[in-house]
Amino acid sequence: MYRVVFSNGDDGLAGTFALGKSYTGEEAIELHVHGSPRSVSSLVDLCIEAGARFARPGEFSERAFLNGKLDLSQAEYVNDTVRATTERQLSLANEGRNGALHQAIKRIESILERHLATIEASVDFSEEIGEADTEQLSHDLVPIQAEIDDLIRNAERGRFIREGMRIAIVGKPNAGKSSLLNRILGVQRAIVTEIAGTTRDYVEESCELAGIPCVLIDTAGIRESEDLVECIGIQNARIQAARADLVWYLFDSTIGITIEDQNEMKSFTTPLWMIPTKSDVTGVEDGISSYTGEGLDRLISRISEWVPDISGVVPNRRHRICLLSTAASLNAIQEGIANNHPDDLLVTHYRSALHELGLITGSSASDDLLDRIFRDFCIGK
Ligand SMILES: Nc1nc2c(ncn2[C@@H]2O[C@H](COP(=O)(O)OP(=O)(O)OP(=O)(O)O)[C@@H](O)[C@H]2O)c(=O)[nH]1
Ligand SMILES: [Mg+2]
Repeated sequence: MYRVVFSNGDDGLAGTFALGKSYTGEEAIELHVHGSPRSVSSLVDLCIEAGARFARPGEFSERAFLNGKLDLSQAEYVNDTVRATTERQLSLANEGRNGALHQAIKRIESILERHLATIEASVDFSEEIGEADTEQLSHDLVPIQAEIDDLIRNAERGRFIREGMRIAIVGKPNAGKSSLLNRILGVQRAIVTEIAGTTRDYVEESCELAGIPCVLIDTAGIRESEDLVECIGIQNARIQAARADLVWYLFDSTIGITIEDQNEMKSFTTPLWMIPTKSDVTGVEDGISSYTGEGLDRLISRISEWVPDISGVVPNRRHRICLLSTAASLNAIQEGIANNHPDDLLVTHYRSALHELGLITGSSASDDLLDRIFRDFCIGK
């Protein structure tokens, strides 16, 4: 770091990075200035006059990728690190950025490449070296398939931690839905009255529950109604329930579960928890009270039991799709070996498996795919 005086009169620090030592791998210089908008903008103007330009979104990470400082998955986890809002998101992003997925994929690739070389040699030089021992290859593929299945499972289990979870609060009018939303948020977000049918439009708010980024959706109480506005609200409640990852179906414990509740619940395909409310009045077991706060800790800890705490390699949605295709190719290889298919067919399946894995690390990614991924980054990353 050097202390420098800029020609706009401000002073600051300049850090220099030798070739290969900076984030992008290029020779670089970083200027640290006083943060006033005026000082920054005049310095930026000076840099632009001298031939600099603004970076595109993700350009630094893209250059780091192209220069081999990061693989594509690590670059994606850089983006996750920047965007992390919860502790658990940050720790998954850190694992990925440090190369957990990259290393797993590289290990699998090197084994598949070895298999491919064996089969290709036997295709080209069958007279000299004889047939490939496909039984051995099939045997060696089994642990690889298990590893890929584990990665796919982790991607699915990690989805709520990575992407958050939508919870729809549903039930009959006056069940206490809006009161629960307000109690969890700690603010009077939705109107609460003793009039049945108070909530019409659904109310959506983000919060963190059990370390999971959640969106809570308070909806209109469901009942038969002649009122057009209320009917639309009820229809929206059902749509929100269908779109959610979890439904909290609230019922008033002073009334109990009614036939209407039972019929309504049957129509939901989203995972559903029945939650008795107003336990301050009835003392019902496993109930909640938005008045006293009773049962809310239990409700929230139920979320952490429901969303498994995972660590280690957690692939994202994109990686998962590539892993599913890889798994399909590996299955095709096993089937081909079991049915004595010609070796060049096996070669094709090995190649497509390697291609899919290369989409994760970026080695077989097209410019188009790279563009799509890096465009989603923040400017300056
Ligand atoms: N004793 C008690 N009363 C509650 C509790 N929660 C809500 N209430 C009361 O129940 C009534 C209805 O509460 P809301 O939260 O508006 O119920 P809702 O399910 O949103 O009702 P709609 O919007 O009409 O569908 C209000 O008078 C609340 O004060 C609770 O935990 N204990
Ligand atoms: Mg309400």
